[in-house]
Amino acid sequence: MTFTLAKATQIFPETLSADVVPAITARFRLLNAEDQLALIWYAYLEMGQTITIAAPGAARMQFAERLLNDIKALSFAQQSQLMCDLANRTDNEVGRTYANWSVNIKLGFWYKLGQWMQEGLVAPIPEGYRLSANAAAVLGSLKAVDQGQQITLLRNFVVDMGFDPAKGEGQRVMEPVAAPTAEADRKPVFIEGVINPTVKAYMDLLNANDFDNLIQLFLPDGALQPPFQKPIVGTDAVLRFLREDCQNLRLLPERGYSEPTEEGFNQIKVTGKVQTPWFGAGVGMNVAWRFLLDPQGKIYFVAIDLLASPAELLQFRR
Ligand code: ECH
Repeated sequence: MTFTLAKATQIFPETLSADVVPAITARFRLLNAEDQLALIWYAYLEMGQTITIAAPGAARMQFAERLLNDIKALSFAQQSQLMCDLANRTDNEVGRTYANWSVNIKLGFWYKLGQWMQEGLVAPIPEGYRLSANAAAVLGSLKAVDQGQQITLLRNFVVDMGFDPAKGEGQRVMEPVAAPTAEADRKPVFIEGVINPTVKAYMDLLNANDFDNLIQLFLPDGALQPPFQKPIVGTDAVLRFLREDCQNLRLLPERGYSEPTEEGFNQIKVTGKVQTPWFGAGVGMNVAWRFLLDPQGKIYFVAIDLLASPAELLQFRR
């Protein structure tokens, strides 16, 4: 086979992804813990004026519940210390517990703490806290990007906290996988310019949380590359990722373009929007899917890119 994973990641090289996201994330990581927490707090208050975060369901919260209740019982000074330790990635029990949680449990944990901070049950950011000049600059950059990029940044900040000795390789604690949407309730997508059945099925099965059928579309050594991450390779790892991170997403592909490439392979680029259950229809992220299919129509590679600007939704090389 002529395609290697490294080569596959290069398809449609003109796709412009939102580079500001990794750039701002890197600057954020250089800030001290107090600045990090205060910055997120200010960003969260500001964003709260235009978008609402959906309350996480009980299934998600059950794993964080014990730690949350322990935290509520601590003094303000201890609570502040615990939050700083998480941001500092200190090696302690709380940091290790946190690191093993799936992304959505981590987000649910902070959602609850944020609520309790507002209600006065958890230590607030000290009144009159002044961000350092660097932190203020990072906050300014965050405010300047679009909402899809802002929520991606918040998610990145949260994912990175805690202490993970195995760097994500260990046993993950994840919420239960919900049953797929009933056949009768599925709403098939329409993608202008794309009639490829694999690509259509990919969108429809992901929208229906039908991960067991979705994974059948991949080659055994097929790979999926989420935004700003390395490819996840092989059906076991991809299926695990789908169950853990991809429940209740709403994919709204708009248009696409398909072209044959070497040895009977096909490359297909689709652009459109994605909504996360955390913000519902309130935030549509502009994304591109870059598919590489083998001659039998199986997925060898698919990358999901967060686009730099809405103009990218219309960029197709011909
Ligand atoms: C407070 C102060 C102290 C510190 C902290 C606080 C709380 C912060 C909170 C933050 C909440 C943030 C949230 C962010 C959610 C972001 C979700 C995103 C989802 C993106 C999904 C995409 C999916 C793409 C995919 C597609 C595929 O085809 C394949 C799969 C996949 C304030 C207390 C920390 C509460 C809720 C960005 C793009 C389309 C790759 C998944």
